Amino acid sequence: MKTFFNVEDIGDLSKALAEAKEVKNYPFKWKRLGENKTIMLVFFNSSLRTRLSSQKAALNLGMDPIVLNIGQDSWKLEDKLGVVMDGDKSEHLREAIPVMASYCDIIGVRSFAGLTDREYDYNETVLRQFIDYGGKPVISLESATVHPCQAFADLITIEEFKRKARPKVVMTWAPHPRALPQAVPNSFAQWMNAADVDFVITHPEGYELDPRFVGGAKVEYDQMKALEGADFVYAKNWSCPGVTDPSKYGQVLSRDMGWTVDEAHMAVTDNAFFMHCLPVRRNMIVSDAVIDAPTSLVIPEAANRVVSAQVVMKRMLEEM
Ligand code: SN0
Repeated sequence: MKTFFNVEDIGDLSKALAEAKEVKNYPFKWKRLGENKTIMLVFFNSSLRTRLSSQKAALNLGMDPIVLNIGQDSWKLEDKLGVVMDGDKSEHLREAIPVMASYCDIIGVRSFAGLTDREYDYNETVLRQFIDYGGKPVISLESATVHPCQAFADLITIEEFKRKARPKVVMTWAPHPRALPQAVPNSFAQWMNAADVDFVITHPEGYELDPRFVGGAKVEYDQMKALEGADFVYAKNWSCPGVTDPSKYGQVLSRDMGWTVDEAHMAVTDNAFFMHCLPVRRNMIVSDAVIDAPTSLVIPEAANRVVSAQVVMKRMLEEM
């Protein structure tokens, strides 16, 4: 595996899930695999789970992690080619990436969508440069349009907790005070479409996700109708993807608190589990009662971030 970006990169999902189970049961079985290998984890944005779970996964494999916070520990980096660098950015990705790559064997990159230029974000302009200039395997640790480590962990969690062979999984938009990227819902949709689940997406009008991620998923604008009989409720906010109206890309179109997942919403489900990638805004995205209920999976879901990251790193190491 040279890149971990899309669901296709992991190949057969049942094989990947079996491997995840083995990694979870025997986390230290491959302790020698990463000997004398280094992973560089590069963060352009904040992180709690991704930062810690990636380091833990690397350590489980005997690999040394190096973490770099761009702009705090390092120079501010320019990412556009052909510009006169007379601003506050001291170094270009064109040099910084090959330098970082020369110090490591795998690179992980967190680089959120800027949410101003749809083309720039949806071309994965920053992540692409890491792939093109680094010459080392690259893991997206949430880049502009995808968060595959999260989606893989979500799939592992659904596999562990499902009570039916083919559960109904509903991804619902929920309100948030700020404009957030579409990376988490994009990846979740992509992975659920590839998995053996009955997948439904619900959101207010205007929040249509990019068709390349929605694929053949059902889209239901009536949230309550979508939630009926759900086995898993996956809540997430995202800003306007700019699909129907490109001029609204990255905007907050609604703060409708009627979409907050509360007990009334959960009541129409089949005693569904609640999922969220975290960090979560309580009583905006989800009510205290729902996130604090025994059916809330947010903590096991976060714990599985180590497992998903470890499977990906293991695969990369095995090919070296
Ligand atoms: C990010 C997002 O893509 O939605 C990371 C999720 C894994 N979330 C946020 O930036 C939340 C920030 C906030 O203020 O709540």
